[in-house]
Amino acid sequence: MKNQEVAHIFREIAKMLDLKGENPFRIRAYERAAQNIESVGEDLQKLFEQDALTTIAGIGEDLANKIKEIITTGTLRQFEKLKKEIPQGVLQMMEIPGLGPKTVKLIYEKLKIDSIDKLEIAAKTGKLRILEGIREKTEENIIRGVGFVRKGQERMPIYQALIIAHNFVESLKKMKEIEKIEPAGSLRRRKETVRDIDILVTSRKPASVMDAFTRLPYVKEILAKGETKSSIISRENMQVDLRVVQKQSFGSALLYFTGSKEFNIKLRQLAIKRGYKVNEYGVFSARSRREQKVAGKSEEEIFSLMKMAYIFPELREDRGEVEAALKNKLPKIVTLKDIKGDLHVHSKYSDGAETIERIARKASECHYQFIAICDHSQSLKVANGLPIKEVYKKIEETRKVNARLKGIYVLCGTEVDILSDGSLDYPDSLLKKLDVVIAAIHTGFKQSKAQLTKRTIAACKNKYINIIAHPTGRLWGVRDSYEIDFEEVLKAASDYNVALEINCYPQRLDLNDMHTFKAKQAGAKLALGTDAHILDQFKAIDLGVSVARRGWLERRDILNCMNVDALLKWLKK
Ligand code: DGT
Ligand code: CA
Repeated sequence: MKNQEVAHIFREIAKMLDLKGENPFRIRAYERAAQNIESVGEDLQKLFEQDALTTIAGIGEDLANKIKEIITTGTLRQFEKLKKEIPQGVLQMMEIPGLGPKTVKLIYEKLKIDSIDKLEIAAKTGKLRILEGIREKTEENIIRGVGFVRKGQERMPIYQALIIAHNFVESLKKMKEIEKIEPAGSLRRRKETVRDIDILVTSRKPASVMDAFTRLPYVKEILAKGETKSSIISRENMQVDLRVVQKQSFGSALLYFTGSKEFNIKLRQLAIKRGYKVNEYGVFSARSRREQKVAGKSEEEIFSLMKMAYIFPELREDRGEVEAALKNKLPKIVTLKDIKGDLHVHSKYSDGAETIERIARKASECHYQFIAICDHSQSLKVANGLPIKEVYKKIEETRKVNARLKGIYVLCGTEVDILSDGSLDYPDSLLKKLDVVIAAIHTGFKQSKAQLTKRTIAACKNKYINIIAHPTGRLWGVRDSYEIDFEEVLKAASDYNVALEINCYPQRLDLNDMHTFKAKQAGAKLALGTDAHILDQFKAIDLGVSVARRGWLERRDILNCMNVDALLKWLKK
């Protein structure tokens, strides 16, 4: 798949243009294109051959020509030129949370600092202070931020890891020598970041599996090739381990390599108490003198032998799930099928690619009952926020679409900006005309924790606000979460009947699993929204469902699991 390569180049270009202080609309066009390319199901190579690149939303003639150049030459002249102007290390400095392009440029030009290592030393030795605007607090931020960027290099966000794992699994599945195949590890648990991918296989011909695996086109480097285990580095620099295990041990191997390590330890202790020994080869009775294998074929068999309920991989983090499973008190965690609609998508009215009608039809195809179209508000100019007059036009158009289409209900909504002073970007007189109102912070990320918390809580207090979008502002590769007093926000959310969003957009996943877990304990409701700007991004709901499952959410915790009538009633407060 060329998609990820092209998306990567476009993202890097966006960052470099940002550093050069170029037009924000141009920068956004590259970012948008990268996101859309990553979301489309089609291979760019194929679209290129069919001369259909411009069918992708956000790709005009100009960008299509750039994609053609990348496909045919392997790179882009513009990209190579920019790379000569701006060192890689400087770009990496931009990933430091709170360090804007202007400051990075200043540091680079005035102090010739061109890597995060040099930046760290300079911050620690007070060398940055000679620059205007750099204070002790900025230094502390930089030191913390460098750690964050380094950590980011070691682990990959789940959505990227899933794409890589999918490529490997789908190619290997075609081999007739392979009987069972399953990715394990943190990927199977859907942890938000993944260090390496562990894949398990059963086969009678391990040697041919190893040959095929190490020869796949996605392989950049072979680290080790053995009889039953091989490790490679993928083109995306991700380590992938493949193990061939015995059919009779598949369940115990899957259990072991799914982890987490903490969960495994808990389970092993429990087994010992019951007179068993558990490892990746099976469950053995420790009582008889000669160890006897009593289970191992499937995970279900092992859980049942331990006299406990089956624990879904997403729960295996030693957060109380083992104890709950023993008492048969595990939550009935939500599944994709329970989701009756998406509560946050964008249309052409603001920065999305589609009309209301096309969005509604796509929602129908997903077997949804409802879809909430929440476009940006007037002051967010880079996202084409809607002037008030346009919102009234949209309300009218939504009404017509609803009259025309059966079986799907379009909620006319907005994603209204919470302005720097905590006020909202639209008057109440407009908000009350909408079916659903999501409030979001898109500016002023550098404010103090107290200010950001106050803004969020101020929005919760407005009686027309239903949902707080991406409550911590995290955006992979762009910025870390901003600081808010999450306990306070949770309290306000439950007090004022406001749901907190699990934004499913792959680079966001905000709230994350731990926040979600806490939100449930505090009695707050959660709302899933993909933040889709093109139809292909509807499928990101799956990532949000994983977050919800890891947060132990059940149907009653989630607005998207309500029937449309109940939902509309809830939204009216
Ligand atoms: P990652 O790769 O850091 O994202 O996270 P995991 O959970 O995939 O960890 P990894 O790849 O090191 O190991 C895969 C699984 O193997 C892990 O979840 C549990 C199991 N495992 C690895 N090392 C140990 C160990 O020392 N003790 C136990 N009980 N299990 C282990
Ligand atoms: Ca792993």
